[in-house]
Amino acid sequence: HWFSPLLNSFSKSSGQAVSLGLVGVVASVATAASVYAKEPPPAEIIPKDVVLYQYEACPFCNKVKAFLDYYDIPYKVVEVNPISKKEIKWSDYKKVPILMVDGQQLVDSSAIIDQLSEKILPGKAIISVADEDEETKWRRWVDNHLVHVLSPNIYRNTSEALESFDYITSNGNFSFTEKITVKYAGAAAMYFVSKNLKKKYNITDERAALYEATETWVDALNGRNFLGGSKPNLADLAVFGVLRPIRYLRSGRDMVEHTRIGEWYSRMEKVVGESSRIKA
Ligand SMILES: N[C@@H](CCC(=O)N[C@@H](CS)C(=O)NCC(=O)O)C(=O)O
Repeated sequence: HWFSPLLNSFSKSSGQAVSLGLVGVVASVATAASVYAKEPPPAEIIPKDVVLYQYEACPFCNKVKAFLDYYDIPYKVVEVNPISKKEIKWSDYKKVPILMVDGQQLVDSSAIIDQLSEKILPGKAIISVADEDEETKWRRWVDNHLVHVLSPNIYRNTSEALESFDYITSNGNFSFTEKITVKYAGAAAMYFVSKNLKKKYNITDERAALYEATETWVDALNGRNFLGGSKPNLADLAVFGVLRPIRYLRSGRDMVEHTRIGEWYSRMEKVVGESSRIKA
């Protein structure tokens, strides 16, 4: 899963190079650089010490990471063991993500992003009220609708539940024995949990719900490169963030194959670029 995005973008750009010739390559590199660039804030307002307590495959954590990566804010990651949660014992908040920003604890993905934006995007106040409404509306849609469609999809049947837990256990903080037991026990448990989630959120056909949500998002783009126009806004980053952990699972591959989201998703991969995570 870690290499497929890389290989994918590599094969795409080399394919483009072959068909465009040298002049085309130079031009397309130049456009890519100007169109698809991160937006790092001025160095003096970047927080000095940022630590993300997370589960690698958690959609809410990935939403925060999409923001940090796009704004090029360096951060350390503490991978929490989801069974013992010993890494967050010091906190009263029992979920992830938790973001420590220069000693201040921030919790809840959308609240974290709101507070970080206030710190590092002072220009954001200038955005017109209408634009902000659209952005806010779609960020709420991610939290209230899109995230609820994901679990029933990634645990849809035994083979998809196993694929998801293989991804979760290979990328998470588990001991050797936990890896084996969590993979099978977790997959079985989540298969049943996701059936209840389907009932709770009134989902009958989970793939249809995922495709419908995806198409709703593409319609919202209304022909624009990003919801934010020529650059992603917080709603683009939220949708991209929650979809990132499923993109190269069976459900994410189906989503790209059966809906129009692929082009926007690839643009987001390019614009968010390399992670600003500090490798330990
Ligand atoms: N509204 C919260 C939801 C966070 C959440 O539900 N996180 C899950 C992981 S995906 C969690 O920590 N659940 C508690 C647990 O694992 O015990 C947010 O947006 O950050």
